[in-house]
Amino acid sequence: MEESVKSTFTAEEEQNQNPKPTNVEGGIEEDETEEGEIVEGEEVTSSLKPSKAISMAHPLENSWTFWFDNPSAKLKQAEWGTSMRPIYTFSTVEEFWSIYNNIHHPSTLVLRADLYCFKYQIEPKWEDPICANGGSWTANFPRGKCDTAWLYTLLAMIGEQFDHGNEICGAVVNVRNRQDKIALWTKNAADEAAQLNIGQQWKKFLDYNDSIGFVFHEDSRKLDKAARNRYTI
Ligand code: MGP
Repeated sequence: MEESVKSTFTAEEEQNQNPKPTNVEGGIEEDETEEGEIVEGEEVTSSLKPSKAISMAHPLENSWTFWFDNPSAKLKQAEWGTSMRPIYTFSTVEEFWSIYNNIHHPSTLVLRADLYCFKYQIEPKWEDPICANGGSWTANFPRGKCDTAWLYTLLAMIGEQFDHGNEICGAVVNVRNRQDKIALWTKNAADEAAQLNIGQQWKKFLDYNDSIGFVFHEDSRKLDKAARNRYTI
């Protein structure tokens, strides 16, 4: 993996599920009341809104939401996507690790599960207005063998390691019988140079040597599984 991705977080941050708040004074400034500061007695924010408790933590450039689609609910759904649920939004390095360390990794997820991590307020659907003109790169893995690639994909996204970071919508891991798949979703499929750059960087971050293909969501909406790769690297 690229050094730049690794260096996004320290080992200490990685393991730190309950970081002690610190600032230059070594304590919490309770008289700060500006937006983003903790106010004593303030109601805890919903897990689906970016937390305000970021002043002593390490804020990320963007807030991100984990979504989950439960296979048993998926079987009963009338329309695709109706059983998909946002499970947690995070805005800091510390929040990321406390969620990541407490949820299933792909190898322990049930068959047919889908786990997503998308920028806050982007829905992981072809129909989302920000995704609609986008597409996705897909990398395939033997069943149960993509935990590291999933983590490195998350770190590259939330650590803003891509030159075209604004292009990134999010990523999804699909746990399937024949293989696991990770797809990286982007915004402007027609911008070939940006998509190729993202795909090449992603392969480097994952140390992935097989080829990956990029499908336009527009093609998927029209052709579903018959949609073909527009770019391959
Ligand atoms: P999938 O969930 O990406 O899984 O797509 P996979 O492994 O390709 O196929 P599976 O049948 O083995 O699960 C499954 C199907 O879900 C697609 O063929 C679409 O019909 C539907 N689908 C997937 N996505 C990501 C979308 C979406 O964003 N919008 C809509 N409307 N349907 C989707």
